[in-house]
Amino acid sequence: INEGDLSFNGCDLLFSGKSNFTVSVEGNIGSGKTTLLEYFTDSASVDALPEPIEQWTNIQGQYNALQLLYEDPKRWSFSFNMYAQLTRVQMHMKQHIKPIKMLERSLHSTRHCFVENDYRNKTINGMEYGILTGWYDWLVKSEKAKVDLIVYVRADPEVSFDRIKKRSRKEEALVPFSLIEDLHNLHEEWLIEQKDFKPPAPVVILDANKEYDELKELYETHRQEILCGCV
Ligand code: DGT
Repeated sequence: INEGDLSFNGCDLLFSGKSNFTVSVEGNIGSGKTTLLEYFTDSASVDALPEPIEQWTNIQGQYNALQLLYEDPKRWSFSFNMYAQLTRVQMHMKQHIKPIKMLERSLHSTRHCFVENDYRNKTINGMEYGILTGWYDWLVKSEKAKVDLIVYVRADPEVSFDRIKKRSRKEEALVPFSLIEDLHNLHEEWLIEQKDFKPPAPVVILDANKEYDELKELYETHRQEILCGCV
C-alpha cells in the first residue's frame, strides 16, 4: 500500500488484481451526481467519467444542442437523445484504465428516463420513439452498455429544482418544475418500483436531500457498497 495515498482503503484493496467493474451514477437533473463523482475521483481505483456537457453544448463548433433542446423540445428532443446515446456508448466502451469505471448516467437512463418522458409528453412522436428504442435494444443486446452496479442519487424534486436554480447553468434557465417532477417519477418507476423495466444491475440508493457536508459522510459510509458492489 502506498501510505501517501489516503484514498487507498480496504475497498480499494479488494480490487487489487480485479478489473473492469462499471458503476453508473443515476439520478434526477440537479440531484448531485457530479458531486458524488468528484468525491470518488481521488480514489486510487476509480476512473470517473462525467457527462460530456461540453460536447453537447458545442457540436462542430457551432451548435449548442442543450440550449436548443430547452428552447424547442418538440423540435430537438429526438436529435438530442440520439446524440446523448452516442456519447453514452462512447463512455461505456471506453477502455478501463483503473479497476473501477464510474459513469455519470448511462445508456439506460437515456432510454428509461429521458426518452420515455419525451414520448409520454409527446416531445417525440411514435416513429422517433421507435428509432431510439430500436437503437437502445440493439446496443444492449450487442453488450455495448454493460453496468455492474447502479448508484441512485435520490433527491426530492423540490431539492433538485432548487439546486438547478442555484447553479444556474445558462441552458437550463427554461427547465420547468414539471420536467423535474416527471423525471423524478421515471427514476422511481425504473429504480425503485422496477415495474416495466428491470434495472440492468443491483441498485444502491443514497438519500441525496442532505447538505454537502452530510453527503460526504454518507458517501464515506457507503464507500464499500459504491466501489465494490457489496450490497
Ligand atoms: P447533477 O450533478 O446530479 O446535478 O447532474 P447534472 O444535472 O449535471 O447532469 P444530468 O445528466 O442530470 O443532466 C445534464 C443536462 O443534460 C440536463 O439539462 C438534462 C440533460 N440530459 C442529460 N442526459 C440526457 C438525455 O439522455 N436525454 C435528454 N433529453 N437530456 C439529457
